[in-house]
Amino acid sequence: MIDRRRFLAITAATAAAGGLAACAKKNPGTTTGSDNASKPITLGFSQVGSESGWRAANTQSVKDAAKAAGINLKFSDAQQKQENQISAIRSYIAQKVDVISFSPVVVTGWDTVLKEAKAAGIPVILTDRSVETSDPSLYVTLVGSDFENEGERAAHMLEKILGGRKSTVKIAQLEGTTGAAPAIERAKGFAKIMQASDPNWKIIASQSGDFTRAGGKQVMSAFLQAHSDIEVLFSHNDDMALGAIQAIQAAGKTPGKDIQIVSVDGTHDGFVAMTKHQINGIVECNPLLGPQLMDAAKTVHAGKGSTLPRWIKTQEGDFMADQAAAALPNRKY
Ligand code: GYE
Repeated sequence: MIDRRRFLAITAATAAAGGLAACAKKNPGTTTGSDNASKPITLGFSQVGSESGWRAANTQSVKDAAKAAGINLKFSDAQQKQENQISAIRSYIAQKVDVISFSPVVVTGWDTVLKEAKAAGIPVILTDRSVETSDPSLYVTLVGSDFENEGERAAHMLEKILGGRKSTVKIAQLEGTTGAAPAIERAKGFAKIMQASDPNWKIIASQSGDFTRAGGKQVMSAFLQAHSDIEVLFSHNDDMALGAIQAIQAAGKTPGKDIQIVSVDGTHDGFVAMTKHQINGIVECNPLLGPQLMDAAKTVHAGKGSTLPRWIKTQEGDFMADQAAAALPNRKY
């Protein structure tokens, strides 16, 4: 995760460079800096759902950080449905909250509701996942990870695990929710490294398991029925990898050995599976975004949204199975 000093340095650098357009600057209802700064902020937050261990930790982080920051949080869980997120955002607009934040389940289809928020003078901060929009003024900043980089790191991790093996490597991929930024970008980053440096790697099966354990188990067992020769699994998150482990065992194979597994997140349960060498490596994706989100909400509410960078990036590490036991006691999610 970005530390506060680096966050301030980025903020200062962006301000010095002239800053970036932000809703707060353009919307009179949200800009009276010093007046707003002293009032308690009401933040309307629309969470994606409760699909994974990552998500549970992210929800807890947002709730804890709001409390610690004295921010009045209105929270809703969209159960992985875009229409629920759009209704929640509309209800926050109707309630005239000070700031809206959401973690968009998919990347497209947000312009209409974001324009409604802008017209109401309510600034929007994206958290965790990005959107595709032709109008960058529709949100102030994104607080979250670089998913394409995570996909690239997963491929590099697999290079290490395979130790320079040159023969064909048959890979199955469990994708996240179709249309979601982490699913699109993790696949892209992985494919990029694979095509550039590993022509012998072949993705022989790839399908969405919706970021859930049940989805990972079901899709992996279908993969195993169709392809008895899968050697590697790249899972877009730990929960799907944990479901896949059950499917691999049910097929009479040993996860981590007969089928080597790389996943993303670094949840507690993912680390436990790594200590058992069922998962060979995990690319960390840090869900503890609450404190950075609250800092950004305060900055925006104080009328200083234009000083924020467009993307407040999360910093994370990579872990191999032989590091898991030592790292496990220090994991925070
Ligand atoms: O990797 C997955 C969750 O958007 C980064 O969503 C997040 C992803 C995370 O369901 O476990």
